[in-house]
Amino acid sequence: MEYKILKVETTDGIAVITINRPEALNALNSLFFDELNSILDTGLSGVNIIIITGVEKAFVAGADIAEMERSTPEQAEAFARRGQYTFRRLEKLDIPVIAAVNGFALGGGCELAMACDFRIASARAKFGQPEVNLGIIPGFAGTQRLPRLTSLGDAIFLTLTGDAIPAEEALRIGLVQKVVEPEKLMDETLAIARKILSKGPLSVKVAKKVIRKGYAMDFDDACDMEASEFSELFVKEGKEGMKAFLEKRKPNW
Ligand code: CO8
Repeated sequence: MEYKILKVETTDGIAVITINRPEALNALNSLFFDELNSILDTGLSGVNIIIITGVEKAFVAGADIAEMERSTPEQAEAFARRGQYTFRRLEKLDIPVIAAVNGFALGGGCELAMACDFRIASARAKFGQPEVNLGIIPGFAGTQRLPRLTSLGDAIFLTLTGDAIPAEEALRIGLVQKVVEPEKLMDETLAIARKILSKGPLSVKVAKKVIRKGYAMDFDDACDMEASEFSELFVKEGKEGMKAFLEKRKPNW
């Protein structure tokens, strides 16, 4: 299917979703959410991992300020809820989603990156929640994901100052997992995706689910869930993985 803002290219089970609205530094408008939801509804057959990135100098420079400025409070709330819902869908997908952050990841862009399972950043990327400069606050769950991914102090500091921090600083506070040379961003991200795809496909899905679900649960209940999911894998691909190790061969997933 053809989209106006998003480009989807799938090769060997890896779907690269590129946000292509350079004239507004890839700012997120209503059409972006329509298109991303449509991809999540229908466009993922045969896809085992997703990479999200942006064209040119921005990953995403935020929600579309021109569209927001025209909104009533009711429309603004609906937009925030739609963004929250869409980003939550990424977290709930049973396949991994990687953000390849090529440039500015500000406001809604930082929030999108945070909704991915992890973030690989170009050394040129910049991260921040500059909403207070506009008299608003993050509205796509950034107030909730940022302290969970970094620390309470880092989240409040970044959100109240509106500072855009470089990739290395984002790495230091745990907001990104790896910083790479700009020209190597896609190659390195694809290599990580391929590495994950070489692992037990079911165990990758179960690991994402157990970590994400367990993070929001009571610790003891989460450990129960882990033990039962762990044991289920024994009658599934765990059998082949362990047998292959003992037979000194590659597993046949
Ligand atoms: N929305 C709309 N247009 C944008 C945005 C944006 N977020 N960011 C940049 N653009 C546009 C500019 O207006 C400009 O357009 P034009 O060429 O027509 O004037 C074009 O993109 C290029 O931008 P600049 O000329 O500003 O490029 P610079 O390289 O000089 O600056 C910056 C780059 C520093 C990234 C700068 O563009 C900037 O500060 N952008 C805004 C960043 C920002 O404040 N982001 C947060 C937005 S608020 C938000 O994300 C809230 C999320 C929750 C919403 C909840 C629902 C209500």
